[in-house]
Amino acid sequence: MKKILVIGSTGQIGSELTLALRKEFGGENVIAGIRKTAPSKQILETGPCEVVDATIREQMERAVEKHDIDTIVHMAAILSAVGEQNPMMAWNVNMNGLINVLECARDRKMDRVLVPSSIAVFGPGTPLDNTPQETILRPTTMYGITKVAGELLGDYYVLKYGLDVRGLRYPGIISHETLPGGGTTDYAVAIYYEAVKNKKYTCFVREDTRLPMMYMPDCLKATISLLKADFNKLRHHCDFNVSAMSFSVKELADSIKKYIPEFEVSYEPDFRQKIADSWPNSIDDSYAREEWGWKPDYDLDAMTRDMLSALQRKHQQGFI
Ligand code: AKB
Repeated sequence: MKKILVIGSTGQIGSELTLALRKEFGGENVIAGIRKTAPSKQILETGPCEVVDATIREQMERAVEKHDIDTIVHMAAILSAVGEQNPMMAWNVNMNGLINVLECARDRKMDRVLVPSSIAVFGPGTPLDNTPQETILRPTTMYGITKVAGELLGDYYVLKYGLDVRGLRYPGIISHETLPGGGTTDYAVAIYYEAVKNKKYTCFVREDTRLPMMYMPDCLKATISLLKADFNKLRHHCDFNVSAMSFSVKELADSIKKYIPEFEVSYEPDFRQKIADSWPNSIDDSYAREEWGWKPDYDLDAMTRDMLSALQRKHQQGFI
């Protein structure tokens, strides 16, 4: 892993992951792959940037050639809610983007590829609590379908070509730097922003909706630990369950109310309720713990304290 290309460097996870990887591997060794959204000043100033649309293979090849890339971290995807509004776009970006990454990595005999998956691989028939890694994978969203196919494809490239492909199933990710773009779990980020800005929030899923979630520092820790893990110790490759916490919207609101007592939440469930209802309440991540030492640091209250103090600072400075 000498030169890493992060595709999707302006997204919620990609933007922070690019900076974290630059800290770990050196700014000049981590190339930010961007598409339409302008990257942050920090991304522009700390290392190289290239325009890479994952669906355009030649564009990816040019960036890979120019920087002598040996590792791709593929963070670009259309998430669940936007995917349900435009299923063909989700298929195109998620599947054609991924096959381009895998073929490019195979052609060039790359060292490593990391492709995240999601709890969206699960569906209404999956056990809801402490959901095992190996279980029924019959999602009912296009995003989930592309993620199941992505895990299978990644494992196929490991088996058939000996390419080192790894992936983990992200739960909902909560952060205060870059907003998430079109997922079902976005309410768990929006609720903090609205609590700080307006002291009230209208949630698009019911108050008893319980989903697995993770705070960004743990997400970065999980992603980088898996990226660095010893290949010989991995028995699984592209489908690691990772878990940190699970809570209902009511429990999330109550945790915020400890710090902002006047905060009020109302509920107007929309089409995203059905997606949330098809995903597990909580996740069993024993394989990640056994095979690459995964262990989260943040629980709900630790995350709430951190989120609120970061967002209150931004609000006072007029950034949000
Ligand atoms: C989404 O809600 O679509 C994503 C995810 C769980 O993968 N945040």
